[in-house]
Amino acid sequence: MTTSLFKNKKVFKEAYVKRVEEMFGKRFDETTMNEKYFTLATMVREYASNNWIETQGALKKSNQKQTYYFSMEFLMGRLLTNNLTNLGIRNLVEEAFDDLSLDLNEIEDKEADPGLGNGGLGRLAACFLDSIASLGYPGHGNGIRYRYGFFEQRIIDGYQVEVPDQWLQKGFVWDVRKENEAVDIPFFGQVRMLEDNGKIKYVHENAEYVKAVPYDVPIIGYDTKTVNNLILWSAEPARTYPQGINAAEYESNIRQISEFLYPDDSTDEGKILRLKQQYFFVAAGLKRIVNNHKEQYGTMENFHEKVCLHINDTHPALLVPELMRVLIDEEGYDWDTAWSITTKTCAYTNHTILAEALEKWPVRLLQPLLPRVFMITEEINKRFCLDLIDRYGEGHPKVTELAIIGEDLVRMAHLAIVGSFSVNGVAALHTNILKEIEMKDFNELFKGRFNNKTNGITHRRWLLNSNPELSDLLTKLIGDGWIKDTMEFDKLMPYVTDEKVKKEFYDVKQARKTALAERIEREQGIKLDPNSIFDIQVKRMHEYKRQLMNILHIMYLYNRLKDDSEFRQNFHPQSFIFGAKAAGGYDFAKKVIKLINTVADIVNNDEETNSKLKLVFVENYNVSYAELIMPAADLSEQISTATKEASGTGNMKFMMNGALTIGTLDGANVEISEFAGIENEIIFGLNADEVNELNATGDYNPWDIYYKDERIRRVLDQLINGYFSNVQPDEFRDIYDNLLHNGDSYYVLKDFDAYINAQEKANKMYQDQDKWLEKALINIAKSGYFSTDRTIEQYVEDIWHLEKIKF
Ligand code: 26V
Repeated sequence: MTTSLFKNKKVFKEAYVKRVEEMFGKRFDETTMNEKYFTLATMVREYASNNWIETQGALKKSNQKQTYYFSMEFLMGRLLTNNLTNLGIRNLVEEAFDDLSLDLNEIEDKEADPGLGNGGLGRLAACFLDSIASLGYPGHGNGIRYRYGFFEQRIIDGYQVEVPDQWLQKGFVWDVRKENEAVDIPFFGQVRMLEDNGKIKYVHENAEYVKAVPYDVPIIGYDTKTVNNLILWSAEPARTYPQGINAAEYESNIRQISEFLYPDDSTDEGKILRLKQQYFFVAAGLKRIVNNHKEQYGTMENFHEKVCLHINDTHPALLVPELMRVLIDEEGYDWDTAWSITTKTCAYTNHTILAEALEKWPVRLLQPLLPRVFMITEEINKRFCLDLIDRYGEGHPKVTELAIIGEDLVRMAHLAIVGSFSVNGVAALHTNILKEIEMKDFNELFKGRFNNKTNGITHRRWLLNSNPELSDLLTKLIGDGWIKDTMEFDKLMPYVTDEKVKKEFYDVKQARKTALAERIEREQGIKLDPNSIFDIQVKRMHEYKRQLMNILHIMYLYNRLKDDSEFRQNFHPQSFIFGAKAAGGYDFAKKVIKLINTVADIVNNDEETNSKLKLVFVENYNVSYAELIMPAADLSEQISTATKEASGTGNMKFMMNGALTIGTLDGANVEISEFAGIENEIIFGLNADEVNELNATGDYNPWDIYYKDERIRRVLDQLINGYFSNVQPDEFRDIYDNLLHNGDSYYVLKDFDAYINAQEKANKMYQDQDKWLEKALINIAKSGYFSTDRTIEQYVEDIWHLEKIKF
């Protein structure tokens, strides 16, 4: 019996040693760390399988509603630690390993980090799955099992170099291939209209089929029997090859569908492939859900009462026409009934307002690839436009503006909004911008449909597992109730002025800073002083996130430290740490990485200043690196141009680990500063209204600032005047041009002075350790709201309407 494997230390130890030897046919002490990892993970998965089976059984019996979260990305990170903790066997394994002279951390390190996501959107999906299971709700993920996850980043000569992420090479322990649940998905071909007993029928002919094979990953909740599913679909050739084609080519074309995760912010390249990916996992996921539903209930009549399909950004928006297709073509419903079921089943989350990120598919690509789905999309559009004409009158500009298809493009956001009963934004400010500006007309059209669900993070991964020292301190002070209810963090408030507690927290922070510094020194040879302020900006590299403003400020700071000895004396040493991947085709973002590394070379090697100022760009920032970085920050850089960052979630991870935010009032920073108190963060720069106003009036000329502010002029000139002796003179010309000649669209220069002041304030503030530690503790105490447990409860209450699984 697998359950007894972890009964106690002795039983586990014996079983483990035996298992390792059996699996690899070697004496225990001859097996590698990899083999030891593989065996432990396999045993953990087996251990969880009882609950997995029980969860499925309970769901069959209870006939309760379930949510399926459709997402192109699940940035899961490593699973072993998380699963050990959630199953309550981490301590036992650790103790057994002590006896065996093994280091659990070292073994955990052998696990590949499944990076099936680009950034915030994918990581949020992973945090959601953890919270849904931990709260005991029935909610499952549907995604793609990419053979290559998000690329591995190397820094060579200061430049980013992308290396394929071969995460599956060592074998992935956590998933189970379900060959017998594979389904065939049709592409291309033609639609033929038939008459059948006076009824019109549509048949999809001459299609090319792709076999979709599900791999199920158990999502193990914390201290609960609930084990949900993450279903990852893999593309394989269907059972028969089409006649008269080259088999090898055919096969490789098919496999391409689940080969690569696309960098969301990439160029046009591979549009058809991305569209294929979208339909592939939508159609496959839905088919399995529908099959199960019909088996259980024998009808699709009650589909919306038992199923919620969540559309994570527009990528899975084809769920809307696909569900219509299933209901009409396969189940024989009339249009109105099918539409009523569909729009009561689908819910959509918007994650960005950046125009360039809103998906629009050319009709000329979509129509031939998915002929029937396109027909249905056209019909949805036609009927929606008729409603619009009814409301606004024929020829009104709003009819063309709001249409789902316009200018030969299918606007996926419009499709998702029209086809869903709920549309939510991911932070209060973001939702307001959606409701009042970007999607104003839709909001007026569909009253009550738009709502806010501020993002969160799972505190189990981002505090309990990644910061054991802080977890222990919290538990010592306020008990361990916070693990189940993060609002209990608030019980820390009486301690925030307690000198002893402050000292203890300081020690925790120093320990985490030292651990990060050790890795950086080991891997990159740069030595950071744990007594310096750790000032960290880690997130995808993008202009709107303004890593550029950060590095330009560092150039300014370096100039000042060199020039002004009094300033140098009063300046507390500060270590700036960046981590970021730039999309492969995003040249500007890559230039900023090069600039950071070029500046780092200079400042780190300047004996006059390098006891005061250090700068590191960490290589290959990913989830496991983040687990080391978040607890080690004093200052959390959240400096996006207001209105641009929908929410941010790194900001929450830093806050929960006791960093102060230096940031703009953008995304969830607004709520962070409300909860913690604005005096406990360092807030600066243009706010959303001011940015909108400037955008509207165009009343901004970066040259004015260039001429007026000597500090800025000097830094900008240094980009192009040969100041950096180890690069081509024109290396950073694009950055200079972007800021001055191309209008500085993200207001880097406009906010620069405010940022300098904010930085100065932060440096001074840190020197009053007493005050600083109090503020840091307040940030922790007030971070409870930002757990995804809270977010999920709100989704459940307002959108999904689920009940906890009854065992
Ligand atoms: C997509 C693209 C695509 C093309 C060009 C530029 C660009 C820039 C950004 C994106 C983001 C796509 C959606 C996304 O990842 N949004 C993020 O979602 C997080 C979770 O809700 C949220 O915290 C981040 O603020 C938001 O950027």
